[in-house]
Amino acid sequence: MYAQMVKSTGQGVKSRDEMSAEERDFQDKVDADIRIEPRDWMPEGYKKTLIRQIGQHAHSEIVGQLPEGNWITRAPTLERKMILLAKVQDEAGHGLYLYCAAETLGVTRDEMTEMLLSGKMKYSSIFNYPTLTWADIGAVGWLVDGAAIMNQVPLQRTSYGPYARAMVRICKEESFHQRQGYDIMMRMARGSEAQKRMAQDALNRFWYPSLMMFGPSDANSVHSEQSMAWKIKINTNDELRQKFVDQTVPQAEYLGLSVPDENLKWNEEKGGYDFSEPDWDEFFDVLRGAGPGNTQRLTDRQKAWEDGAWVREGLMAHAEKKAARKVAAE
Ligand code: BYC
Repeated sequence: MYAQMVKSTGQGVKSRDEMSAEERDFQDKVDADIRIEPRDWMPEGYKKTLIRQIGQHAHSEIVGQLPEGNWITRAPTLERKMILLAKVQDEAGHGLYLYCAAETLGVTRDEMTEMLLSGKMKYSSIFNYPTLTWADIGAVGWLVDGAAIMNQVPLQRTSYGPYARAMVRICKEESFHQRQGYDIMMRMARGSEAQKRMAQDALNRFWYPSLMMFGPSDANSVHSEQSMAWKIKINTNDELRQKFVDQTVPQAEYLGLSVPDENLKWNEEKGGYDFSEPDWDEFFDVLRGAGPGNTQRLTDRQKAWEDGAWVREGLMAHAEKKAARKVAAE
């Protein structure tokens, strides 16, 4: 049932005249910034869009542990190892808050996991790129968590209560993640020539995939118009991408690294940088499952799901026994 629910809803935004009385009341609440809670009436499309977005977001947090988890055993010092371990554990926590938020809409975590593993639900394109060197861990924290914060801070004001509340804690933790990534980059960029080269190489490889995290350009975004009318999204994809570039370029300059874009130029008139678009063909290839790491990531998640079966079965057996004891005692 939910496999159908996550299919695109992009069929244009209804005018007030086209709305039913319930839909009008709902839209009035959203327009007045009154939070929508799980027991409130909501249009089916609103629910579908939330399940798609929150589910995709939760999967991203879980799959997103893989490229960094891969480096825990190889972190250069005990301190770096402890920090990275804590960060990766935080990402697991984010996934759990988000699965719980999605569950308030009537879909189970198992259903969402099955849709991820069968390819019916997505996760962020960025996690299909490999982390080849220690500097990549710095670039992921700085750029990937930096892009995530840019997108997630406005989501603290999203219209659906459980999603907005999950975002508050997630954003606090993401700020620490971004800072630890920048700290790694700073050490590398101010280290030996070889370390500086590694830092530049990581920036070169992660720059455009990070820009892609914000989704397709506004002209090609299927869901933005309706999602913004429902305040599921607060900004368009291009608005957030621009803010990210404007914030990140001075940070790269401070590191003494160059952003790999010949067209990057401050535009006084718009008060922001002009920059090159990412290769959108590459983005859509990654979405179709043909990115450099798609197969590996899904194989790893499939294995984790199968390896965890005994834990789920044990918990269920315990819960059933407890319930049976309670019935017997009554
Ligand atoms: N990757 O109509 P559009 C993290 C899809 S994790 C894959 O603009 P929408 C972290 C989109 O789903 C951070 N797919 O979509 C964790 C749609 O396809 P469907 C993750 C993408 O939803 C561990 C189609 O393209 N953050 O921080 O209005 C370690 C058309 O797009 C992507 C979130 O998930 C993409 N990048 O806007 C470190 C934030 N972009 O579903 C860090 C919450 C687009 O119709 N999500 N697509 O088949 C959002 O804000 C929105 O969903 C997006 C896309 C801005 C991403």
